[in-house]
Amino acid sequence: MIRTPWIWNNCSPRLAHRIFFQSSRVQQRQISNNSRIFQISPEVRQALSDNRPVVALETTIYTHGWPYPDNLSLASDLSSLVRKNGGVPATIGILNGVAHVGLGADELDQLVSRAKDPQMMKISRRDFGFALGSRDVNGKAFNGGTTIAGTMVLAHMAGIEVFATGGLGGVHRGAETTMDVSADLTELGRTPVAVISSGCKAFLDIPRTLEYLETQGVAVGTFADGREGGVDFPAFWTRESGVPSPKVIRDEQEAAEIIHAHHLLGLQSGLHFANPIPERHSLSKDVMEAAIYEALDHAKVAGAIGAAATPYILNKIKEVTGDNSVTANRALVEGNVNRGTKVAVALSKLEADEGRQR
Ligand code: PSU
Ligand code: MN
Repeated sequence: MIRTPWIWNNCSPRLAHRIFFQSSRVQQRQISNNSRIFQISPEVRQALSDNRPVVALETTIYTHGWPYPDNLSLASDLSSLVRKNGGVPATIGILNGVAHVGLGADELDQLVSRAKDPQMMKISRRDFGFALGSRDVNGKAFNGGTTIAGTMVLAHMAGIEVFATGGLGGVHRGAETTMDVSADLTELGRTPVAVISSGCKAFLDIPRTLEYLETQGVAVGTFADGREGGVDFPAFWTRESGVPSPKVIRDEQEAAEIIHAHHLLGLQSGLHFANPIPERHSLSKDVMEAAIYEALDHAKVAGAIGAAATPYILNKIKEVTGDNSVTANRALVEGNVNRGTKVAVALSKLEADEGRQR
């Protein structure tokens, strides 16, 4: 159903006109031009200018999480899932000193086959200038996987509104002394992209992560996924965290309506919709807690801090829990990509209707 924009019924015609005019400009995608250091693939550019649903995918999970060639098969599976659900995938990363939105199969192979390369960068907002403007000690251009923060930056430049991935960075345990708070959270505070993930890992401080997201003005909700009433914000490998989600989202259509309203108002902040891991893949909380303690201990001894902390801890947890956590990880990312694409499809319909109405 198409309703009159609320603004007409709620303020003076002059103010309504001004706000609505502003938001209709926001509605028009801003798609950056290609340049020497920024490239949108022809397929993604065409899809965006046709207002077809495009879903951004990150690459840090391939370059700093999964080994080659498993990372390549995961990457191609996730792209196919987007297509199967009626969307166009835009895998984002840095190859040979160029930021790509929409890496092709060959480019993806080139990037993720270098997962073990010590020069491989993990790219967040702070790293773009270095990765694109400088060279390594051998004079070679950099390659890098983009984190959630980094992927959001490039997705927004391309005019992409929906991004699906595994798990969000967060406030680390002990952040009151280390100040280790993922740049994913500040990026969500400043960039209007909707991120669908399975919440943040239990090795993070989930209550403080939600507090921080609230401070940053980030819209946070969790998919009900068949449950009634309030639900927990999920903890990646488990559906429950013991921490209530600020909001509950019924389904993909409702998620799209929330994003659409957020955009219509011209808000420049982001949204995070948590999608709990499918029930049959969720791991036991006790097993995970034990693995996390062990991993955090190791990280402390190894001195893995800053950007190195998350990849180190994740790899340790993988060692401790073995195949179970890998299978679970794969299942949850796939679930998020399916759901994220459905959200993007519903959102592009809402935008098309809004355009027709005007
Ligand atoms: N969660 C995962 N796998 C990952 C990450 C998170 O299950 O690879 C990556 C994401 O790219 C996320 C980043 O954006 O770690 C957060 O790192 P940091 O804590 O350094 O901000
Ligand atoms: Mn950090």
